[in-house]
Amino acid sequence: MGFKEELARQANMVDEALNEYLPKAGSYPPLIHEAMRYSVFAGGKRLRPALVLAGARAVGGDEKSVLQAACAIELLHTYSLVHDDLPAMDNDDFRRGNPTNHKVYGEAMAVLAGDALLTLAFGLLAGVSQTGSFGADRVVRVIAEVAEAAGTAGLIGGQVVDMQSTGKSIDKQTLEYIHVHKTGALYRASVRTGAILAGAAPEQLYHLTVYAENLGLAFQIVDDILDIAGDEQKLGKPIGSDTKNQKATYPALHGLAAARSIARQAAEQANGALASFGAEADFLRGLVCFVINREY
Ligand code: GRG
Repeated sequence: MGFKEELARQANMVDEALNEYLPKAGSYPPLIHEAMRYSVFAGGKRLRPALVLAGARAVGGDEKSVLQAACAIELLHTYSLVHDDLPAMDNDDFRRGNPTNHKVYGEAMAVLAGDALLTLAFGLLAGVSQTGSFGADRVVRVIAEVAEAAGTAGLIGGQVVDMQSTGKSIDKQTLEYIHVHKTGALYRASVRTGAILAGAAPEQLYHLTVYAENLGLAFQIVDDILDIAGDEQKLGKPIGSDTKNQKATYPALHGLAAARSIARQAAEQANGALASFGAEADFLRGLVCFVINREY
């Protein structure tokens, strides 16, 4: 099976499980459950759950046993997108080509849907020991990892610095802080969650962490390049030519060619971190290729 087919297989498996874990459509009170389901099933790439499954497989674990944890991380990711789109934050009307949650359900319901997704995520993590034969020690460790990645040392910290930087010129360190926390933290926690639950040795965990950090960086730089390319194509300008309207991004701060080169270097570092793994880490290698070459 090729990488894309494998990613699609995993995404289907994750979708089926998410459908089971989410409150049933129509169950009381129906609107919040509809709002939660709307954003969860709005076409995400499911990269973070794929990283959880792959983290487990890389250390000899079984993907099914970590599926619940993988779903928990996707729910947490979805919450962050729903809240990020709110008028008080990025004020976006569309995500993944569809109207954002608050555009469909209103602001208050979108806040609550995000809160409910986050809460359900931690509930699912706490219940992970029932689906795999994990000891409570591993489950508690994973809950702490994910809480750190979601909090002010992770997503929320990145979001705050991003908000405070809006409209200001920022330096490379600040941009790196934003990316490491908004994107990298959850990538890192995803791989580590799968690997910790599956009983990774400290050295394996170290290498997988270096892998995820570099993958997250490559992903974010490519995201920045795609954003700029999208905006400039809309304006009919050559990619990299619009220096006035650019947000703080890798291409804006480093230049397009240097940004591409930093992304490639990060990809090489990610692959290098897998040197001591065999074929069991092939999906993780494929993911690097996917992230670097993606067009959406
Ligand atoms: C806690 C409100 C709050 C925000 C945290 C994660 C985050 C900060 C904001 C989300 C918006 C954003 C641009 C984050 C950077 C990470 C990123 C590029 C997310 C999109 O990830 P994909 O492309 O999403 O994997 P899909 O649509 O595939 O699920």
